[in-house]
Amino acid sequence: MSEYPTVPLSFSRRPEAQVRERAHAFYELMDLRRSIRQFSAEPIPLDAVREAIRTAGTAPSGAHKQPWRFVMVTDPALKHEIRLAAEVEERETYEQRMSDEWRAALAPLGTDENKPYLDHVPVIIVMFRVDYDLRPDGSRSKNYYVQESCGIALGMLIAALHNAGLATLTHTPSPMNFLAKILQRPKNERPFMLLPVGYPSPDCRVPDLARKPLEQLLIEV
Ligand code: IYR
Repeated sequence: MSEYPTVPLSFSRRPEAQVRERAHAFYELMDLRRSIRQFSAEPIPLDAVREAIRTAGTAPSGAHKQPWRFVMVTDPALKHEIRLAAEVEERETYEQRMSDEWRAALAPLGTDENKPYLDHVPVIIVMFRVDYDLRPDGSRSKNYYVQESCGIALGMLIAALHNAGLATLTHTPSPMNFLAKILQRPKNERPFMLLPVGYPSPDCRVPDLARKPLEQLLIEV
């Protein structure tokens, strides 16, 4: 017996038909998620965003270290600062850092270095990865599988926001260090993802993309 405390598992055991039905319903819901780049300036319920972040916080993580931090930005001045700094990096990326192959891969998405939505989108969530925690005495407590843990939590955040009826864009202006500076985060936190959150603008259009069918995703042995 472990010397550490345990509690009984709270788990909904469902009939098989319900398991199938729910699996399919969730697929249908998630298949409607799209990354968007035309956001409405309309306000969104911030409570719902907080709840989605709480959901992200239920993700599994290495040694249960929960190595993430989320900053919810609504202040117009901060959003503007983020926009300007992101556009500086993106300009450099599009003009200098990208290979021709990369530029060609992005062409169907119609992206460029201009990120006007960062100004008017109601919320920007900046997710930080926490590579180590700082103990009160200033020493470092290491986190494990930070990349994997943050990837899972981010996926859950995007799913939770979509489920709530809010649209997102996973945006990675690179390098992203400027976000830690603007948001005054400590040195153990590194930007992981910039996530504008809002309603799509009424005239929002998205690339005509196809998703890989299951046969191309799944190998059963
Ligand atoms: N970060 C840039 C470029 C970009 C890169 C990839 I890979 C994308 O899937 C989309 C964009 C930008 O946001 O424009």
